[in-house]
Amino acid sequence: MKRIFFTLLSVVILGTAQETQPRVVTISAKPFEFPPSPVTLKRGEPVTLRVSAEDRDHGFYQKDLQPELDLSPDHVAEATITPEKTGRFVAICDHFCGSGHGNMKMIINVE
Ligand SMILES: [Cu+2]
Repeated sequence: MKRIFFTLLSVVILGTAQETQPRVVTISAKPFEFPPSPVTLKRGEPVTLRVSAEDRDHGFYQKDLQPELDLSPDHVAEATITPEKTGRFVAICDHFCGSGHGNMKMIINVE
């Protein structure tokens, strides 16, 4: 009986832990885009943005949603955010990275 109880308890605990893991959205940074774009997030749902630079240093910044990441090819950067309002948000590269830097953007739609 005790064994059944602890088995059930661990199922509940593990199940809860899995449910609370934020969804991960994987994003690449390369000249001069952030595929995949656009992405759609849900208001109130925590999400981890996992961003890797493929070629050189970049930045990843969005003033309303607040991810602000320094990207370099030797590591993967992450920010977990919870969008509080719906709309269309434009994330930008905020580290100068070459001729197309000014147009290096990503669209994040929040529903
Ligand atoms: Cu740039």
